[in-house]
Amino acid sequence: MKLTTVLAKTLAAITLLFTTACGNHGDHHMMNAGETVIQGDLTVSGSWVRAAEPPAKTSAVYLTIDNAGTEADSLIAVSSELAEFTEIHQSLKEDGVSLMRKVKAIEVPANGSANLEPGGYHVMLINLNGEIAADETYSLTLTFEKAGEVVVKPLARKAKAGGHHDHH
Ligand SMILES: [Cu+2]
Repeated sequence: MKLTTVLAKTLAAITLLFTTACGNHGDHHMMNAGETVIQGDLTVSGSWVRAAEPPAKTSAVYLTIDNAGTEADSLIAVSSELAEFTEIHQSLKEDGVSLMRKVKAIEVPANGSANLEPGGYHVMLINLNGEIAADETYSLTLTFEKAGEVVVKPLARKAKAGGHHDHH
């Protein structure tokens, strides 16, 4: 990719961050997330991790991946110091029962995006190494088939009251 394109994308991301920061006063804290990360054709934004404290042993990370390229890419692995195991999961409903399954990868289509959000795809953190404190940022390494490793810093938020069903 040309340097000018990278610069333009970076500037766009910075502008977006400022806009987000300025639009976040008051009760809109649910929109807070880790900073946007751009690598190659991929932009990872809106990353957040569900706050958790002992005895909770699991949590999940959510984020959005945009692919500006002309070829699809795939999220194939995730690692983190937050937990002993880090898996890619998909939440589903079968016969009215919420459940989730491990998936091998999440495809990010060319000129498209993939959303990891409550009720859908998520990064599952299993056997947490400690507390995940609200308003703190943590580190997570995403591995893409083509773009390679992308480090994101999800912000911890409390899950929205009433809207969440824990799978465990
Ligand atoms: Cu899960």
